[in-house]
Amino acid sequence: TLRSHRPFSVKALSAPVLTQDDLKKLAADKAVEYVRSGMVLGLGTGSTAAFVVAKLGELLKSGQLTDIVGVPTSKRTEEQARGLGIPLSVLDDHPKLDLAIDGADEVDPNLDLVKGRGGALLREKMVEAASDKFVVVVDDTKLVDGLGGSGLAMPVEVVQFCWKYNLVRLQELFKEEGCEAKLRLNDSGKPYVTDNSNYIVDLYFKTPIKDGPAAGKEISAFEGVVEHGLFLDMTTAVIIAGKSGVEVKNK
Ligand code: ABF
Repeated sequence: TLRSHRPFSVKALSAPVLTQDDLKKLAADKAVEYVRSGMVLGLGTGSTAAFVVAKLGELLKSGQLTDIVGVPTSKRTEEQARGLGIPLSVLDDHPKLDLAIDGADEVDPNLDLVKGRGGALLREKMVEAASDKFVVVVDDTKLVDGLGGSGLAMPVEVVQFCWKYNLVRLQELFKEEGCEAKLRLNDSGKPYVTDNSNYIVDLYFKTPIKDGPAAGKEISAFEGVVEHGLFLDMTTAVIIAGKSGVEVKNK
């Protein structure tokens, strides 16, 4: 090709620059090494988890994996997996899973997580809590010192009925953390509706959440709150892809 006739240059010899997607794919490929034929698998949601699902599809097609069953955590993932010919099931029929693999929005040093910016937190939490092992795939931009510390949203799924009442209560609950609560909107400016027909209130913190377990309990105690994005003490391992390689942190 033309390219191969180019004279050497420092640029041509330097390492290729990895994009964010390259990093996500690296983490996904590593996580798939945990998968064995015959497993019941929780299939995560989001752009990193989508690389996992794609890889599972490839391995099934080539015959390197057989007899797996996927339990999707969102309608989006269900569609992707169905398109790839991955056999699917639901928690009603497979209440115990061997392994779930999913992305995350924040990972703290204790491997606790914020999840749900993709809007799928309820199904993710149900499926991942039912799984024997839960492996998280992220690029290193997701690492934080304390949950809520990225300045981005920590989602809470609430029923549509009197959502504003719960928005105000949630904001009030985290007054000390300088919390601002906002109803999530879709691209057309209408309230975002989850796969379970609920709304999402996004919490933005000025300082990280002080006590994750206490916060989780207090949020869940509000009537009309369906689920929150704090995934505490659920992780088996986190696979982190960064410019200098892939690191596995085990709980
Ligand atoms: C899911 O997808 C969610 O819990 C999280 O909100 C999101 C992460 O997406 P991405 O991998 O695209 O950053 O894992």
